[in-house]
Amino acid sequence: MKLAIVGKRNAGKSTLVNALAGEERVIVSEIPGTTRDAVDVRFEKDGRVYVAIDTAGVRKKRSMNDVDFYSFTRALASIRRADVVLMLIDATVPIGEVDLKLVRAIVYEHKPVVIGINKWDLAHEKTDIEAFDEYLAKAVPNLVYAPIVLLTARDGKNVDAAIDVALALHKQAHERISTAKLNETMEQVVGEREPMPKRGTKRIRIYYATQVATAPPTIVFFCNNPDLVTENYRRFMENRLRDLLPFKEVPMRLEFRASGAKRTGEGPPRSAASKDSHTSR
Ligand SMILES: Nc1nc2c(ncn2[C@@H]2O[C@H](COP(=O)(O)OP(=O)(O)O)[C@@H](O)[C@H]2O)c(=O)[nH]1
Ligand SMILES: [Mg+2]
Repeated sequence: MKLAIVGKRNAGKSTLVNALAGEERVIVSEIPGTTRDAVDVRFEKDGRVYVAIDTAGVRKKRSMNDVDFYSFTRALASIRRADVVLMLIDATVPIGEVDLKLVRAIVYEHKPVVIGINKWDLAHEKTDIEAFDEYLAKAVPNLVYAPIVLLTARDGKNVDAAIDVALALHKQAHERISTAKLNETMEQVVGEREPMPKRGTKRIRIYYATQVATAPPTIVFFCNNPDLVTENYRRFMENRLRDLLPFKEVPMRLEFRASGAKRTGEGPPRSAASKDSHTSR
């Protein structure tokens, strides 16, 4: 499992990587932004080999110079090639623009993410898990499904737990759900709430769903009118599928494609699989 460790400057990324590797592998400094490049560190745990990608810290845009911009580009590249992202949040400072920028990149790439709340040794006296959870839900509402681990990287506290959670997400992202189960679940969700057509347009009917890929779990819905499926409904469907299927804590990719009629046989309809079929997200 490749794990990208991202977060703003001074969040404790290099400290965490050192805790994982069990030795001083990367530079930890009181001076923010000491780690300039993404560094791959291999480590072993319970007989498995992992790669942690320690990314350079990212500074606020207002003060971004060329090097900072380069660092951010590196962080994005690290997110892209990772299986799972560990987003480190410094509990001693407010969540800011850099955190949000990283979150947007993680969401865009559909990467499973563990939120590590670091420096909990300093924060736990001023706040508690419930309060911080509430704060997070408001500050980063698009990561509600992501599990949270309270960390003290400096003492290696909960670092193993974070790896276990990351591994569980890696597994979830590779789950495959049978077409029968998926369609049964899809019908249930549509039963709870139907996609609403715009006034004067034909009713939206979803005929058939199938999982076409893993990591991220990618589900294609064949329907009569993909253009009319709203972003709101797409999100509703994603959240419900996440609840009902073994994708509890990972992002999914949903695609709505055009198809002429309801199928009874196995496999996607031929017409919808053709090149000019419509994709709408
Ligand atoms: N109190 C406390 N300090 C920490 C913790 N983790 C890291 N630090 C300190 O935070 C500073 C920045 O750490 P570093 O790993 O270089 O951050 P990076 O910029 O994200 O790589 C250093 O002084 C660390 O000793 C922690 O869990 N608790
Ligand atoms: Mg560093």
